[in-house]
Amino acid sequence: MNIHQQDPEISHLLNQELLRQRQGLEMIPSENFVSEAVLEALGSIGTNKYSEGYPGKRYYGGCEFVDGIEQIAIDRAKTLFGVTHANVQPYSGSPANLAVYFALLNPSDTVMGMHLFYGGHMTHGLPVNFSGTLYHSVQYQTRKDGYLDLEAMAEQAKTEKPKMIIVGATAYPRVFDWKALKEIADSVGAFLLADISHIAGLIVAGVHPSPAGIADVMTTTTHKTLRGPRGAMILCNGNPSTPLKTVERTKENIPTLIDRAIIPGLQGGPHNHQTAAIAVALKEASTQEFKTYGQQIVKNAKALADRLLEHGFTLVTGGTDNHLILIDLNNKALTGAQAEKALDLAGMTVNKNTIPFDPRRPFDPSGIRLGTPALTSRGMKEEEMKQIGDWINEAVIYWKEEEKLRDLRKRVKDMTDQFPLYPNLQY
Ligand code: DSN
Repeated sequence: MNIHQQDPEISHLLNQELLRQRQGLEMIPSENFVSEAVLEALGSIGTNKYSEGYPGKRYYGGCEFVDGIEQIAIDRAKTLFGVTHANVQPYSGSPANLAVYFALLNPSDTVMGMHLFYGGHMTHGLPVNFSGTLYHSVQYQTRKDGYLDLEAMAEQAKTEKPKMIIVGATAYPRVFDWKALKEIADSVGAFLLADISHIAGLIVAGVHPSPAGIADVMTTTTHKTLRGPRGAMILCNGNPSTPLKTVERTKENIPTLIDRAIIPGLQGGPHNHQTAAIAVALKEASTQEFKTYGQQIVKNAKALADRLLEHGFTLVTGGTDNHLILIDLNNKALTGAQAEKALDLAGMTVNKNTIPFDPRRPFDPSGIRLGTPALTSRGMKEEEMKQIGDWINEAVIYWKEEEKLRDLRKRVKDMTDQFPLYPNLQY
């Protein structure tokens, strides 16, 4: 019995969601469309198996085949990112970051991360997150022009003496200078954590510098530009040892500390279906085709940014070097929330977002964040980006006119019909 017969309510909603994904322009920069092989692995019998521990060292019997799956995922991650140790078990990005805190710090230790409102992430020290309550969080922000302020960061590090500096973002359209950031961390003896969740696929494709061999630890989700299933990995250098005694928090011990933080520190059994899907995605990411894909993401983002600039939009930092664009709507007649809603009606999915020094609050900020990873997965190129830039402009002009937005939605659907998504799928 399949889901359609067994649970018509859920089957109906999944089909509706499938149509939404097919017929809309998905521009949330942290979203993507996985391959059918990744979907297959994710929906596999891996979900039935408990396997606490690591390959060859499990607390359960019957792990010989899931051992094989996890070892392949680990090996592929190490090769792809150029590190000697990979933990592929974090359930997602926030738990991966939590594991790094747990591994390397004591509660109340000082951490320095980018404020969410300036492009960071909740787990980088936001006061209402575990990272800002269990630890002493000091937050850095961007310059007025939206770029990271390395000089101010160096000063802040000297004053605050953090044990860990976190660099990585959810809404930063430019590249990170890992060497300069490492110098800041080294100047105060702090660990440098590079959270590359948004840019992992770009790093693999060679269109963003890699922090491998520079940062002490890297965390990444697997479902953004990397185009895998929801999940995460922690990557570092060195080899884990398995001493029974307490392990000192030194750089040499990072792999052991990370593995222990995941289990028994934070998690129970790994999600083997998820691990299998990560392995499949990593194989895909090691191809030339994926490199071309990553390059096209950036070309598309630049083409879309250029078109938006031609229409008089203000972009934070004036443009983009990566997969995302942050629009400052202050010179337009609507807020971020209003723009998100109007674009939604027109079949274009983006999210409202704060911009640096935003005078408004996060539930109705001054900006919207959009990106090209999912559009690029559908095969769209610069020509489509220009058209989409025109449509965004149209939706922003006519944001109060529902009829006009519905008409726009029809044109959006006509375009998406030319780029089929999961043509044979139905629930
Ligand atoms: N929700 C992710 C994003 O959209 O960037 C971050 O966790």
